[in-house]
Amino acid sequence: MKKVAVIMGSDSDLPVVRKAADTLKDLKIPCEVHIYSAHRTPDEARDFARSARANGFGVIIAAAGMAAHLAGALAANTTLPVIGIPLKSSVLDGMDALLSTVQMPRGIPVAAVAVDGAVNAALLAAEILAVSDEDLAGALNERRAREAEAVREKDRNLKID
Ligand code: RP5
Repeated sequence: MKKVAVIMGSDSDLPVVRKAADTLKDLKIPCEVHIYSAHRTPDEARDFARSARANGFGVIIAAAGMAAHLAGALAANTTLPVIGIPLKSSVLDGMDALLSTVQMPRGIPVAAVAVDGAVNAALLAAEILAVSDEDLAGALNERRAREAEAVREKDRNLKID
């Protein structure tokens, strides 16, 4: 199976980014997690993206806050699908990162999930890989069925006094 790369701009992003890695692990998708910054370590970010396809990756997830150029900078250097996670920081509630991630110019796409949407980023990466992987598609269907059942159970147990 192709690997998923989970790249974050800073170790301060880890509390949110961990949820993406955990979700991939639950689905038994091999992943690598790295800290590469579009601004602080641009050479490492570029080199990683340029060699990612040859190194066995199928999707790149990129999480960053503030002026979040990481997803776009990686996408500029690969034609692998790149999923951006805009992160909420202490100011502007993540609106800065959301716009920086999602407003890509024509020709260099980034698929942006919600602010702090790490679980959905991992699920979207899994869905991309599942296009050519029936076992993974089955695992995704099972996960949805389990989550739907959990909601039904909450409905059955709901009591409002
Ligand atoms: C971004 O700046 C990082 O992705 C992080 O969300 C934010 C702040 O980074 P630190 O100053 O906490 O390292 O590039």
